[in-house]
Amino acid sequence: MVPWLLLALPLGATAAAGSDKLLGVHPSALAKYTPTKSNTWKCLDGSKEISWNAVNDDYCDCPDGSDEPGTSACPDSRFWCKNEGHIGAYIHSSRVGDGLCETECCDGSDERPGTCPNRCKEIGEAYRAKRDAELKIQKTGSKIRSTYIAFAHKERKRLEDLAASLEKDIVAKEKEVEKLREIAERTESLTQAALDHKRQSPLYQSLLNHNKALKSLKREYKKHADKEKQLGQILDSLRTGYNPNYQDMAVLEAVRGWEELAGLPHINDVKKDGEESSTPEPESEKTEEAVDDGLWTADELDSELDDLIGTDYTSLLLEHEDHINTPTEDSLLFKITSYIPDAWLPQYEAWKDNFVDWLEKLGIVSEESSGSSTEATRAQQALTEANAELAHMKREKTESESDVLKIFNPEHFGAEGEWKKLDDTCINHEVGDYTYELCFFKEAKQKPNKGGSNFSLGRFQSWNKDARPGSPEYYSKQVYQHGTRCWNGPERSVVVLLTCGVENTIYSVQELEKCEYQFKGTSPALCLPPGKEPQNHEEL
Ligand code: MAN
Repeated sequence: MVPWLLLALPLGATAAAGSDKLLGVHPSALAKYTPTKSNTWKCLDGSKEISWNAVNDDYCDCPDGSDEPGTSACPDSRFWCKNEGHIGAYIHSSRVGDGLCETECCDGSDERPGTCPNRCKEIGEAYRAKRDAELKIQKTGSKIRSTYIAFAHKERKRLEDLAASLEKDIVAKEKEVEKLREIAERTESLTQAALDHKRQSPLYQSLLNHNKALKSLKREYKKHADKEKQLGQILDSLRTGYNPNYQDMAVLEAVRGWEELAGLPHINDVKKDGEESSTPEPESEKTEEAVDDGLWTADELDSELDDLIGTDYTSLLLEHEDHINTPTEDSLLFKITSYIPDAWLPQYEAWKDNFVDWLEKLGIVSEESSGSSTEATRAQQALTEANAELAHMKREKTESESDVLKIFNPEHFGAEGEWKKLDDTCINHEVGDYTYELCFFKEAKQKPNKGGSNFSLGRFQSWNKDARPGSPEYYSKQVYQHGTRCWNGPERSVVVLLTCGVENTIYSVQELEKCEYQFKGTSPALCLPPGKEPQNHEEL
């Protein structure tokens, strides 16, 4: 039962008794407005005793203004409008008897009788209809809100379980990584030993000797070529500079011999024609040298010998290995490990090493055929993969743990976790050329309807910083900042104003200042169960 009905009865009775001394008095203070036996009355602050007739006589006697609750005589007092049929309310004393009909005083009791009609019934009815509708929304909304809270509890459980199971997986993975590291190190050293052994091969050693021989031949060849060049220059000087008049047969023979060897015309004939090229063209450049099949020409020797000498014989050795080994599938021994339970792997590895050793000693398999180099690569790969999985698990666990802490934190998803359900839930509203999107706790966007690129209007920054975390006001505002920068302006940002509603929705978008947007919307997360919401009015 609403309290005003109860309180209205004694007031009505007193007023009917013919006293307007109680006009403008709040029901809780009515008892204080009673005259003494000697028909006096004390100001409410106790400062003065006045005649009961001086109460509400339109003259201010008391310093606290308490003697004039129903007139405008005292400058700073309040008039209580009973507003029967609606909600009682105070108005300032200055508005009493000013000839204006205030909505706050719908019964018109602050004005002379007949000045303002009593509209409390219709105003009260409209108010109650609106309040009932709101209450209905609040009730429905709060039911939805309680499902959000249930979701948050489930989510916390899920994340805690996930973190716990990740913890177990991490311990197991760490052991696996350790084991794989040992295997990788072991196979790595095995590979080095195997390679050293391969290098003892007669074929490899012979290749090294061939290489040494080629290098030596090249060095000797260069020495001879240099000497030949110098000799040619000496003979050229002799050919062009000797005096034929001396008839020195030895010189003439030497010149003729050189001319023949170098394919040069006789110097006397040249001098007759009046031309001479001082440097003879080498024989090889004039006529293509005939070489046996497959042998290199001088040109090829020049260009390819260095490449040949620079061959990487170790790679060649390994390629040769690959080539001569029958093209088998991957080592069966290695593959078996994928079928063996983790706990048995160390024993298996030890057994395998022994077994392979024996096979090698007995000559049944060679070291090469055990595929140690492939295994080293595989082992390294397996280690890298396991390490990456371990890092991923650790990251996931840290994220789960920090998400758990956020769920019931009033500064994040609310003290009851009622906002967690909306994390990354997106809603839209179309205005003009744009559709505005809000993804709760993530980002707001402006999307052009007729094509073109989207603008980010900012990422979630905070709730209402002016309110206390946990209070309804705190959750009635969200701030999204640092969106795409406006041409010659600020970074785009949004303030989202939220009220209780049965749906998560945006119903209005405004650009209040250039690139500063205001969204208005509703969410069930804001609907507190009726009775838990803060009370603003007192009803009569
Ligand atoms: C785009 C939109 C508008 C904004 C202007 C500013 O057209 O983001 O909302 O006012 O850029 O240049």
